Amino acid sequence: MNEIKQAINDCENLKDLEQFRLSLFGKKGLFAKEFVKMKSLPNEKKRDFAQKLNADKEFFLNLLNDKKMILESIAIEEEMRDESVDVTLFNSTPTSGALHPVMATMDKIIEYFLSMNFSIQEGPLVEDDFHNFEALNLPKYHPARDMQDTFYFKDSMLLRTHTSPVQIRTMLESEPPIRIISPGAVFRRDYDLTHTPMFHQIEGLVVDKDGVVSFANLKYILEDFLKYMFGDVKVRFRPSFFPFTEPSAEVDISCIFCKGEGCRVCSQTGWLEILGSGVVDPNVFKAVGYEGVSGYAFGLGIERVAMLLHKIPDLRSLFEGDLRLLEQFR
Ligand code: 2U9
Repeated sequence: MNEIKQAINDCENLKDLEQFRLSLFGKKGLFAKEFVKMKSLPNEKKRDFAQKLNADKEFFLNLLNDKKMILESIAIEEEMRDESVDVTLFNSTPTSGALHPVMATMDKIIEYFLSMNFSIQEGPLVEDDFHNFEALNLPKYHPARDMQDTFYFKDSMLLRTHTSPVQIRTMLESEPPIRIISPGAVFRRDYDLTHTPMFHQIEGLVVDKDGVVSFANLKYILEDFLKYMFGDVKVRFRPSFFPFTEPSAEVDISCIFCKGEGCRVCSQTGWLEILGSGVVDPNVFKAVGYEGVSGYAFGLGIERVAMLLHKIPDLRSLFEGDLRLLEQFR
């Protein structure tokens, strides 16, 4: 008995333990041989013999099991120690990170407007109805307020659907002249090839005493900006409608892929839509208590610009974190 106990205790690994278990309980093991001996015993002794043998068997099985659990936990500890990765170790292959293409595009846009004497303003991502809609001349039942488009919280707060509330906050906190851009994330309930629930915008706002800024200033700066961004392109202003600007215009560039000939990217039109813009609607100034001023505003989606600059066909790939895409921007 003691020898068997000692032998179990001396097993140093799971393989040795299993081998020893088989030597006890395998088909040709010690206990099998003992049970064979029982056949040759007189009947009156068989019962006691079998009882003793079964008790011993159970005792050693328990012992084996306890030892197995100990060896298993040691094996797991060893495995974890051997397989753990020391993230502080230096890798011999030189690697470097890079800005995400959306952030690199944002930086390039910001650089232009800083050079044109704009300053950067930021604001909260969680907004209220007044700053996101009401002050921007978006009437109560305007489709842009639809539950389909906006992420609402329980308490009538919402995720901003554009960066325009930043301009509203700036006007409420300061006096003209104002010359700002507001870059940042915005949120809409949309998901397909060209829409994601979160994307980035840059909007611009210029406000000064009535008569100082005009549509002509807007036209000049946007045309100059688009040539800085896309090189030698034609620029056209198309009449449009936005609740916060009047008059409003969408701004297109000649297609950078087919040079205006017509291709799949520009849907055979020869033009790519890049910006929205306009003269700030008087109702917006009324909402922030401004009088005797005029101004212009514009907005663009950064992902769309990044996709065009880098020929990325699916917007969603910008948010998947796939290194095969990201490594191309190192
Ligand atoms: C204030 C007043 C006016 C900002 C503007 C647009 C036109 C526009 C879109 C471009 C692509 C949004 O990301 S997008 O889908 N934007 O077309 N944005 S005028 O007008 C303002 C903003 C703030 C106080």
